[in-house]
Amino acid sequence: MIKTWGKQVFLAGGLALLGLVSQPLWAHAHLIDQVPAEGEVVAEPPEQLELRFDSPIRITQFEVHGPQGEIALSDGPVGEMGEHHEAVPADVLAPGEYRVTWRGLAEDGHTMSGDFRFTVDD
Ligand SMILES: [Cu+2]
Repeated sequence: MIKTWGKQVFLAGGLALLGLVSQPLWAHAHLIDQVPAEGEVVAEPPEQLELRFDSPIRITQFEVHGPQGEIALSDGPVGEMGEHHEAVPADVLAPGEYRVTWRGLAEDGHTMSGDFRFTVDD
């Protein structure tokens, strides 16, 4: 009985080890920072919006909506592969509430998405 138990533990340990070894080369990506921060009230309109990940992802969608609707970007991250992504609004952001929504594809093939809000103070 004890012998059988020991064998099972050994087998489970071996399978766990196999699981570790067979992890994909590219690990799962995580969002580690964004500018402005979620819920932040900024005194000055941000000149750029940023996303930072712990491993490269390709941004497939990046939209900013403000008080007057969708915000045009003079430079956007869509299509780019990297850990750090920036978007530059075409015009100075007027005071009000903004929402950023994004989607991306990590190197491990996983789809990622997120959104955050910030406010440009009057
Ligand atoms: Cu993943």
